Amino acid sequence: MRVDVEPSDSLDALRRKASMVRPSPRQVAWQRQELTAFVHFGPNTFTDLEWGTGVDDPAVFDPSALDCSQWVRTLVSAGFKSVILTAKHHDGFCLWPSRYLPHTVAASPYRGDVVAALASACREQGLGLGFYLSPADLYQEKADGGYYGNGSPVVSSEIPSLVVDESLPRFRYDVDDYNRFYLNQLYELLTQYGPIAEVWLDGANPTSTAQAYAYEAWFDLIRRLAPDATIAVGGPDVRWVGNEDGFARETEWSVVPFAGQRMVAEQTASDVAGPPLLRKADELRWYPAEVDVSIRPGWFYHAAEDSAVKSLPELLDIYRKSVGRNAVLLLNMPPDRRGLFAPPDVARLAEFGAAVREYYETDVSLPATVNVIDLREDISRGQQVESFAVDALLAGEWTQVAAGTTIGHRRLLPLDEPLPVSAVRLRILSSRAEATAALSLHYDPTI
Ligand code: FUL
Repeated sequence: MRVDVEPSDSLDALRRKASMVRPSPRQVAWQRQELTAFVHFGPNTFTDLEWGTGVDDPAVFDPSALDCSQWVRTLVSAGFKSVILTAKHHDGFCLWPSRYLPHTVAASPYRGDVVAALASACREQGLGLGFYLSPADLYQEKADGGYYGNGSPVVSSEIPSLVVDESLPRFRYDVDDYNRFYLNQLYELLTQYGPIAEVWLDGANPTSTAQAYAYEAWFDLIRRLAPDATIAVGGPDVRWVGNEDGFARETEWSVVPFAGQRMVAEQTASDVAGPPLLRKADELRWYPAEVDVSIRPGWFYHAAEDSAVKSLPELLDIYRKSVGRNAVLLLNMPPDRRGLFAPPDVARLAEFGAAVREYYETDVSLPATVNVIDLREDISRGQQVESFAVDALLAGEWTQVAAGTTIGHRRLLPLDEPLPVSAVRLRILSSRAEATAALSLHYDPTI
């Protein structure tokens, strides 16, 4: 939901308007999942690259033991609620046999359909499925007759261009060749693989070739075919947190100022929603942050990084600074050349899942030794808290042990040291509207 603001609005009026902005049901469901997995897989897995070239030989894609149910089992048992697969990365190779280009799994020795295999494992094990469909496409830029940046005219186009199932809906958009191709790819992914939870539109682009994206047409098609799916990063439902290192800001608002249909601040700015930016807005939108980070240095699997899998304390620190700072954690687990998650990643993710369950999904009851404060606002009623302090009863005396700014869906605050606490209280020091927050306590021995 969006709220309009006026140039004459005082800061108090802006805060009041910000307090009225609410998430859509799909945004609430998305945020409550807390943990989403990212899976980068494709020719890069076999060529040891992070960014492919667009002219990679499809023959390189040859997983020897692909088993998506191993991925899903690993993710579900670690507490992940959905997974986003790179159906197409910037190199343009498709992990499903798209009818709209030859550069897909169908031209590889593998010959199967990775999206279908993952969709079926997700269905069986109750994991949500999303996909990354890179807007940048080096294959379409470099191939003979490729569409990317080919300067073709915008014409009225029926989607899908190739009708396979007469019973499915058809749509019409005014688009050029590349956008027609992209809409056809979205159509395949949104109609062939069951319900889609999230569509991830990466903003990165390895080429400087000019190609305009028909975002309004893409969003319209996604809304019509998958009304419950969030459209992330390049889309209207979820914003990129602004770094790939695994942390949200100490002050992380989900109510974000927009002017002229764009965020007032850069996504990477240290402040994207504070009072100076509210003053420049013509509109306020619910636009929560997603923290994408890889369990390894790279997004794709490289054997040389087997010894560089993030440690459990590192992952728990990322958890506190993403889920615990009002964001969703999108943690990347790249399958290896067999098409399986590699042993060090599987072991680490199992440790991570067990630690989250034991330390962060279990509340300690007082009196106890604690070292993490856990606060939650009910975001279906917006985001209100601007600053707060937490006091603990220590040896009979109320002592302030933590303080912060925003809370949002969840705020996890590690203490400087474990404290023997017999009672605890939250003081909301300022808020945009009347606010309440739930408080619980944890003990994490890795801190
Ligand atoms: C970036 C891409 O360029 C990387 O390869 C990766 O997919 C990451 C999640 O997004 O923008």
